[in-house]
Amino acid sequence: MIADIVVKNISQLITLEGENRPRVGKEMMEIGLIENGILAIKDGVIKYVGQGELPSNIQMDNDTQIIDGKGKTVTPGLVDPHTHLVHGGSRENELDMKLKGAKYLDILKAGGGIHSTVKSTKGASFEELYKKAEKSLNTMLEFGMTTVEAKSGYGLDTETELKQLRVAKKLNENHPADIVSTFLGAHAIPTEYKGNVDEFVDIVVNDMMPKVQEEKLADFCDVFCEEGVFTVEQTKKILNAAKKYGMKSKLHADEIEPLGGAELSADVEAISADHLVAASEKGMEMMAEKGVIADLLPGTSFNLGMGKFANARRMIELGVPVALSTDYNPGSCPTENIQFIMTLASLRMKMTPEEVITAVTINSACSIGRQEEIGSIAVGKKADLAIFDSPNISYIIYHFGINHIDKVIKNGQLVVDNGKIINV
Ligand code: IZC
Ligand code: ZN
Repeated sequence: MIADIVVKNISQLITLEGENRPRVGKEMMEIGLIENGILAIKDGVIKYVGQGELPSNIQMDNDTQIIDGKGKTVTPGLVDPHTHLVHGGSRENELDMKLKGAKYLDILKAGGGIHSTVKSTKGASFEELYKKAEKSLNTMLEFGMTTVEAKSGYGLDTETELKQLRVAKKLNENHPADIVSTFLGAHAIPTEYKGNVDEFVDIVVNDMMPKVQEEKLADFCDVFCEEGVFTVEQTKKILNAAKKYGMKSKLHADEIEPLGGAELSADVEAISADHLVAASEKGMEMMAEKGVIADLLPGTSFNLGMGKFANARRMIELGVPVALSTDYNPGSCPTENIQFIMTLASLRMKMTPEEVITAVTINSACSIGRQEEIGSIAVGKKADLAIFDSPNISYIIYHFGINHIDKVIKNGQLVVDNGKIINV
């Protein structure tokens, strides 16, 4: 076999070899590190992973692209399992309010926050939403992310929810990065349904969901379960209905107030519960028992000035699989920089570099049900790679705020070189 691409002399090749399932506890430290690593790609698929030289059955010819990995760290393409990628407008106007002490939920209650983005998203055309999301997705790819989850939730009406999801679908078709879509029709309570939330829940379940399913627009369903937004009961009703439409459950759980979102995620056997800053001990135990992935978003704690981060150490101790996300959105976390999130996870949640890498690769792939294809560097898996201009993983986390990516390979194609997108 003649390889299309060979990456050789890799200082640190981080394979995440092992079973295609969420890693828990001490397993999160086992990242499958190979020094002086080498790998070969053919037809978009990984064909060989090892140390030193290629075996004799894999050859190179003049068309083989050879990449020198000296001084570089190579990881699986990073996976972001929680973003609000598609939206209109921005919310820098909230910065001044925040500096004066306004809280996220107060701004939302006063008709700002998510409502402000809903207005901008309703007012934006398909093309405008597409262009804006494409720009962010380009940035994400340049930061090493090859698969990104994208939620709706800025429509709060059927038409705009479908518009957002169709934008995500088209981006998935056209962009080198892969997008996995989540329906988040229950992201906030529209002003006109303030006193009548159950009626809105009915619309989400009986009008929006069948249409989302008809066009196969989402793999997952998510709800913002939070004080003043959707209750545990309403969330349960929506997620149970989603199951009937073939959508697996995710939820914004215990982000700000301890409502019992972690417990609910175990109860409905969600694939992930996200945020969990205020999760209870019991909730975390229940998640461990049911194998619900804790998708942590420390950028939000940082940006909202919460003074508190999710208790990642306790979750790892209890055997809850931990993943990490940007939570890229125009309100609580306006950044596409997963590498900064990795630094926050380490410095503020005390996750080791190994745990952080596990959380942004195999565990995040599991969090969107894609672990058979991505999340580790193994023979037969998609050739999605992040090549960092860093001698080891600690360096990526330690030297923070910048982009360490040199190259990104997606489906066996070089799509980022010298940290910049090519061929797009
Ligand atoms: O636009 O504020 N938390 N949803 C739940 C968000 C943050 C996004 C936003
Ligand atoms: Zn979110």
